[in-house]
Amino acid sequence: MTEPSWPLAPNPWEPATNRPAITIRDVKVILTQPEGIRLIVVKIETSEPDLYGYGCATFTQRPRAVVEAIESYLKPMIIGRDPNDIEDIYQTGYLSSYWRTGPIMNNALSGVDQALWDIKGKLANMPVYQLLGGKTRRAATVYSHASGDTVEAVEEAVRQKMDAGFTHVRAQVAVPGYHTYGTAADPKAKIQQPWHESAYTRIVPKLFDHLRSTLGEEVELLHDIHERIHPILAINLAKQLEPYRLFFLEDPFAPEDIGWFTRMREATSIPIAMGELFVNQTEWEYLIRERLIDFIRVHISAIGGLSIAHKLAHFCEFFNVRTAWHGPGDVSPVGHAANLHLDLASSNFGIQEAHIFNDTVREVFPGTPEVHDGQMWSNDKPGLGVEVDEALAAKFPFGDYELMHQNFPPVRRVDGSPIRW
Ligand code: KDG
Ligand code: MG
Repeated sequence: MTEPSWPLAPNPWEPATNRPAITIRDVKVILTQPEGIRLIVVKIETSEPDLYGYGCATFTQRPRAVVEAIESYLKPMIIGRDPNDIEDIYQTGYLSSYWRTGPIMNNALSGVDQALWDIKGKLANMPVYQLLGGKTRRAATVYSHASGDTVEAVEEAVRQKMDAGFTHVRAQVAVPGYHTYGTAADPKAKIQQPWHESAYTRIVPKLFDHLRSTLGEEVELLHDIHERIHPILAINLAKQLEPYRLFFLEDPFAPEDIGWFTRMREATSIPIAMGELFVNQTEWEYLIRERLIDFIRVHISAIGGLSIAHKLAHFCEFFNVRTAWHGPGDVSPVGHAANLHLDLASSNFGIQEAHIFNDTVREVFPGTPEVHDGQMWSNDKPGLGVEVDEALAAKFPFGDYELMHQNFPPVRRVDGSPIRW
């Protein structure tokens, strides 16, 4: 444990007699993969023996870099500070590297930021959604994933989700003989297959034609392109999908191609969700202000945490852009809880992506938000409401294999060249 290094006032000209009643005593990083997905959680301990908070810093492809950013740079800055000063710690942490943003620094910052919100909630004896403005809905409507090797198999998978109470389902279909996103139970098993964008863009309209004609109009259907086709083909695909009334079409373009959104809007009124790869405001500000997207879909830890996501949600509200925070398996249950608290307090909430954690994850993270009746529910506990059984978490360390295979494996075209994910 690191000793508090007081005097360390937020502003150096403040007298040391302004020492806060509670100080940050230690910052720890917890690495665990109870479901085989690498998760990173920050724990901030305070001078009060039982007062601590957890925050999600999960960047599953670069965990070691995030740990280094926290331990070598953010931790020494905040030891001894008042954990109440979330905004000041966020701003000074953000600016402290001079060159800022990026998923490594943002995830590190998010771990700290969310842990401070957790602490503030515990201090106030309130769930974090109360601190964000209070509940404006009972629970957050979620979407779940359905996929299959054929359109009939996807139909069956969607039916199973509907029977389980989901009203919104993301549908992805395999492309026979080729690689595609979001269909294989084990993506590594299919990674050797080449990617063929024409085959993909031919099969997706057939999928939604089949789903609408067999499932009817009620169920809300979503699809993730995962930014892997050329922009003009994404526009063409969006036009073809328009009759099937998607709830949203996700990530039609890579962040490098955001200049294409104007063309998309001119061509079709399909609702667009965008942003899981965004890391800073220059990427989203124009799209929102010009009303070129319908759902903002950032990964909250990748943009720096709850403080900035709260501001982003409010910014979107002025333009009637709804939220759809990224919620895959590589967001820890602490991060899912952060998504949920914001969902509950945002009037412009749109939808929440749900990951159904297995029992082992739920044991490691007691308080993981429950998903039932197609909704995610808060446990209404103070703070973010999620604990970490640290002894159990330590039983699922990142092994050598996982650390060696932490990259997203490249997907290649038939001619061998790599595509963007
Ligand atoms: O690590 C990358 C995943 O989080 C991403 O592929 C998941 O696209 C995704 C989604 O929409 O959940
Ligand atoms: Mg996605």
